[in-house]
Amino acid sequence: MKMLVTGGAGFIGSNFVRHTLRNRPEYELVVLDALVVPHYHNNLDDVADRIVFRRGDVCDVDFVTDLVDEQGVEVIVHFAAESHNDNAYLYPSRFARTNVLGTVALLELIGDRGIRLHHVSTDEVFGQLELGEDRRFTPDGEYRPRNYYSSSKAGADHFVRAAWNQFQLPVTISQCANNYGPYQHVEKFIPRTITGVLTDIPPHLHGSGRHVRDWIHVDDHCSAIHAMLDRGRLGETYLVGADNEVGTYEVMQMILELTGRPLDWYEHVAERPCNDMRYGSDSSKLRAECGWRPEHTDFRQDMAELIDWYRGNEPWWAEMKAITEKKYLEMGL
Ligand code: NAD
Ligand code: TDX
Repeated sequence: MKMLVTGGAGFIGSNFVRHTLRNRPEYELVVLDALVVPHYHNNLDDVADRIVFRRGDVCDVDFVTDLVDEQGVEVIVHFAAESHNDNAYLYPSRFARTNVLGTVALLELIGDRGIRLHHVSTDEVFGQLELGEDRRFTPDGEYRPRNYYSSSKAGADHFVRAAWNQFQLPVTISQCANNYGPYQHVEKFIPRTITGVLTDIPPHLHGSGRHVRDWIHVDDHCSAIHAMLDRGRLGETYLVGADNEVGTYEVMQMILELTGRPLDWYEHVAERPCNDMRYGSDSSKLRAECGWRPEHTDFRQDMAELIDWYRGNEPWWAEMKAITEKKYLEMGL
């Protein structure tokens, strides 16, 4: 079975490529990525001889159509996106273009080819939950995106849902919680905090630092996508989460403790504009219909292993770190 993975050089995409090569030998992989993050060039080096890689823009319908026809693609898993909230309010049109038009381009080409499309979205499309509120996101919840990133992902979701409603195109959508794991860009909270501690930069907590995220290991996200490809119902949306709501302050404290740093070695910085307070996902539909469950259930152990991974892979992130911290300094974050 020929599978096209868009955004396959990115954090989750490259983990998904490795996960699939390890666990699902029935798939032959074609990876499309524009490499908009220069440091992602080497993310697939270790599997380069087992995949077909093409650099290109997912919004370029002609290019992607030629690739799909040339390779005989039967299924597409769509990760390609602008993914970082702190960039979204600086470059909103880039987010609208890649995230919305990139997804629409894929819908356009799968139309008369019978290609299955799995669209990778985010729980952020449902907006925010309050701290202490006895409610979690559910797949039939109302869309309430509050920032440019989540709005662009919500726009893409609506097009995918419309493709099912209007034409019964073979699509599924997953909305996943915050991922952590190897190869994540150091602009994101957990890798930024870990690589900061490893380079003597204290953690920076946005605003009050009381924000809560529903952390999930990237390998569990990958296994969930395969469960949906195998057993998900076409036209359906599934939330992916591991029931692991932890505050940014508590995550930061865990990392300080695991690295032997004083627990008061951190700084408060400005709040990100319109930062969502809390995310939490009810993934019972995915578990019941697709028989999925997360394998990573010890978050502290995962943090210890992740710290070791970043410690052992400094050449991968050192330059990215310098550029990212310079940008954050200019932004006051
Ligand atoms: P990432 O930024 O690490 O990877 C995105 C990849 O897409 C990059 O390799 C980038 O080069 C590529 N890309 C960007 N624009 C492109 C274009 N025009 N054409 C082709 N490729 C392009 O992001 P990630 O964290 O791996 O996220 C992957 C997907 O998962 C995104 O759709 C994101 O919205 C979604 N998601 C992420 C999380 C998370 O916690 N990171 C959670 C839920 C959903
Ligand atoms: O240095 C920091 N300090 C800090 O307190 C950084 C980088 C972030 N934060 C806060 C902001 C958020 O409250 O940590 C929280 C998490 O921030 P991010 O890691 O940037 O993730 P988030 O904005 O929640 O979005 C992520 O999860 C959902 C991904 O980037 C999205 O692609 C995904 O859809």
